[in-house]
Amino acid sequence: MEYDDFLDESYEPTEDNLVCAFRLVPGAGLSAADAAARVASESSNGTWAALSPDSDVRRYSATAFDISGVGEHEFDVRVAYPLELFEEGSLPQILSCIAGNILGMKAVETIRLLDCAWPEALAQSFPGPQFGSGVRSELLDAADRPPLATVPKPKVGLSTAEHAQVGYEAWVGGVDLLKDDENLTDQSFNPFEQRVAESLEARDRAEDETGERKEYLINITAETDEMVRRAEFVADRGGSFVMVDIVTAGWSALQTVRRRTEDLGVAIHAHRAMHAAFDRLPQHGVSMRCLAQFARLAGVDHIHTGTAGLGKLENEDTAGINAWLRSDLYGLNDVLPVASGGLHPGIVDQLLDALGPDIMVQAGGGIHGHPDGTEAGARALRASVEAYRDGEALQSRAKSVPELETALEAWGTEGPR
Ligand code: CAP
Ligand code: MG
Repeated sequence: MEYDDFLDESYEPTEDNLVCAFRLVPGAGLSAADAAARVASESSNGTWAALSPDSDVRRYSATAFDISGVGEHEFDVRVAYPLELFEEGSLPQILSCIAGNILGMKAVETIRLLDCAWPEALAQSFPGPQFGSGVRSELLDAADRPPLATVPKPKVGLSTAEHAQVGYEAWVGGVDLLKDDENLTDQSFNPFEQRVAESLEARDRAEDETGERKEYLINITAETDEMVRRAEFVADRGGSFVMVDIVTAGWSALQTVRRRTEDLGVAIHAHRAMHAAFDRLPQHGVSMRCLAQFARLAGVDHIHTGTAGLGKLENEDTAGINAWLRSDLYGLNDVLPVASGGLHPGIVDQLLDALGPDIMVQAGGGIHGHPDGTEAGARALRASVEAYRDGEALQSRAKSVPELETALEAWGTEGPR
């Protein structure tokens, strides 16, 4: 077994191969074929020294194929992995293969995992989302428009009472979902259990007043057993959603939470804080497209995928990732994409033009920074998505919705820098 045994440029993948697309720059003195062979070897069952194992372990070996130049030094390479290499249903084991040591090899100057084509058997070994975009009608009253979410701002530091009050005002103003920020968990100024109890009480009042179902994306991110305990606490108190910082908590922890939320009938909102450590540099790492694929297999119902470049954060191919999250994957549920980060009513029409209405729209500063406060900010955002649904221009709807007019005066129709 040598590196070249892992290369067959005319290889035809079989239907049960996991096929990964990589973009790489070969290391010094190596050709693209040399580098590709090393990627396939080191990510399956080879190593730097020639091996002569007695048993037939070649059946677990990956094959690099389809090498093509995409620039002066960059090459696209596909690698086909046999199903038997993997532990079905285990994301960490699969990632330790396809996104493991190879990202640190000298044989490549840079390497990025761009995309994966999942075989049925492997995809079906995962639960997928429990609800997906079905949350819009099964758990909310937002089937005919984007569901709206808001994170109280400032991100952390509000007391529990202040947090619940902001939630109440946003819900009454027309938002469907209150959402914890990614770094709000169980701090002394706003303890988890108290926050859940008081916010869900405020939720119930807002539901009575509006006649609409209101929900709360409660951040349960913590040590794994504690996350499971917190999910049970939320379900016991009548909550239907939990939020997990999936990248910082990790794929194993997410799989554990997903197993428990199935019994609890609770949906999972995936925040992707730290994703940029993997996907920000275009020539290296793991693409957000792949992170979103792992999250769908693991079973999240919503995931942040960006604002198509309109908001305050850098994004990678939001529309393409969203299309994959809605695509058929052997019957697994879809995932509802979440647009968030620097959004306000003045750019909602551009956002929905770019991404379509089958997304969740989250605005924190774009609601709580409204000159007239949270409830007015919520009314303005709600009016902006309803105007789009009804085919009416923002400026025209603003004539009948003063809160929207104020928002347009305050923020205009461009995204923040
Ligand atoms: C947005 C947000 C979200 C980001 C996450 C924030 O607040 O709460 O965490 O959108 O990024 O903390 O910045 P604003 P992404 O609405 O006030 O901007 O959605 O790209 O994963
Ligand atoms: Mg946040």
